[in-house]
Amino acid sequence: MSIEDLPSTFVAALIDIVGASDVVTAADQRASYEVDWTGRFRGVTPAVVRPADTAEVAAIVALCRREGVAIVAQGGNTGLVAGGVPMAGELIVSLRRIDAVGDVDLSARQITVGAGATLAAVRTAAAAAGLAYAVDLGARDTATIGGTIATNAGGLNLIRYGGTREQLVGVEAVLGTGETISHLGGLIKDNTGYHLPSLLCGSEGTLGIVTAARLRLVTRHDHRVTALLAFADAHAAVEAVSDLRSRLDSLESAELVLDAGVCLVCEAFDLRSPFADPHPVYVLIDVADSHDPTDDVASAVGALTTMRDAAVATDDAQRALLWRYREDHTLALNTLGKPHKLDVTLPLDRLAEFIDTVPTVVRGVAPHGQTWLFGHVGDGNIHVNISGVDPDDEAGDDAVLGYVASLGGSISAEHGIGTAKKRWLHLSRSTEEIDAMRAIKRALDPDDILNPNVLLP
Ligand code: FAD
Ligand code: 2HG
Ligand code: ZN
Repeated sequence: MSIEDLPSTFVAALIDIVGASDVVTAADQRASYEVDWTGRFRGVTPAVVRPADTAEVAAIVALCRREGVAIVAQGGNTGLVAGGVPMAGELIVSLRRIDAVGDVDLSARQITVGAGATLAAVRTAAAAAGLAYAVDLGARDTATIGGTIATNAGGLNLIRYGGTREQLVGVEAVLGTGETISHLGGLIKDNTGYHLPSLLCGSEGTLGIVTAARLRLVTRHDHRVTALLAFADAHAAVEAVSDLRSRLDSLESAELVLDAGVCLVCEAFDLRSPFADPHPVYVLIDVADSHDPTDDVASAVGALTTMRDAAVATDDAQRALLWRYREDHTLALNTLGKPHKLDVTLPLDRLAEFIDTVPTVVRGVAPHGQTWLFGHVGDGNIHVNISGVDPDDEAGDDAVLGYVASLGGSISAEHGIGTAKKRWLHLSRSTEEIDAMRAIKRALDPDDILNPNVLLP
């Protein structure tokens, strides 16, 4: 849909709600909202509307419902499954202006924030009050709280604290009906019916537009040790992580990278290799405690009989360097073109077999495709990236997701389904489950105006 397809009264009504400067229609100003972070998914929107508060969001949704105009909600636009870009000409509602970060409630250990607040802003506010927000991920400076709720983002600390859903005490949201629900009181024991925050979390903007959230905060641990551990193969690495989890209560992250990915990062960003001699598989661990955990790490790591080498860092600069070998994978892969990203979970006892076999599965259907593997190994979550294939060629995606399902895994660990994966949803969800999801969608968004092209096939 283009701006010309919208009745002029509709545009005037949008301007009445948010003001002329926050209805963006010029092509050059819309451009960054219309394409995803990888450049693979690009749509066209008639306009980007930027409400300043919940009442304005409610007025926009009510207007769109009356006029039958479909909406895509957008936060930081760092999503990786084409869920937040207008793939079918939807109007974009950007939540970025609703970014207030409230005071930390120290006695409840909670904070109330606007949906457009970035993850980094919330983490900074929590840290300034001596606490921490448990969810963290590489796109922290841009990803918004609303986006992380909509996708139930996992991230780097899930093994210790759970994902976004586990941090969510309450939400405020505008449903597809145009009605606003708000439950931000912060009671942690509150068994009064359906837990709507949990339902909205992971619903990918299909049921409601989140405008604010009440979040749980956790203890801030100031003593940290990061270590990069080297292994001969994926089996040894996966076993080592399970061993470390049982020995180290303070284990916060366990991330897997392969030698090829580390070389790519080193090449892309001019970094030195972490070890004089390369090793096939690495596990990056981060351990955080209220006392110096160096001895605990030394003893747990020392007990790993299959480990070949280790680089241990305790000061912030060295720790940050070790983290770059892991976090810079996504940026480095973008230098190879527009990768196909498949974010999957495997049962832990099939994970190593998957890592060993999936490159062959890809080569079987996409001989020029190169497979890159890394991810949150402690959660069984591997990010499969395929480079060197056409953005529209989904043969590799199809083969990998089918293989994941055959091993009892999930086709989306943490990025969601978006528009990119909806044709494979049946691999992870039964017909009855999809029907139940559709029934919920009909109840909360009867005219199908919120992200109508996302999640449900
Ligand atoms: P967007 O991209 O704007 O939107 C994502 C989805 O949420 C869309 O469907 C959109 O319609 C919907 N949405 C956005 N805001 C709202 C709202 N207020 N109400 C309702 N629906 C809304 N993800 C992880 O889980 N773990 C990681 O470790 C991780 N690391 C990343 C690292 C990099 C470098 C990048 C680029 C991405 C990474 N991601 C990761 C993916 C991404 O950051 C997350 O999915 C994040 O939650 C998206 O937030 P966003 O504000 O950018 O949302
Ligand atoms: C990460 O863990 C993100 O770094 C992005 O989830 C994964 O780039 C990817 O495939
Ligand atoms: Zn991830």
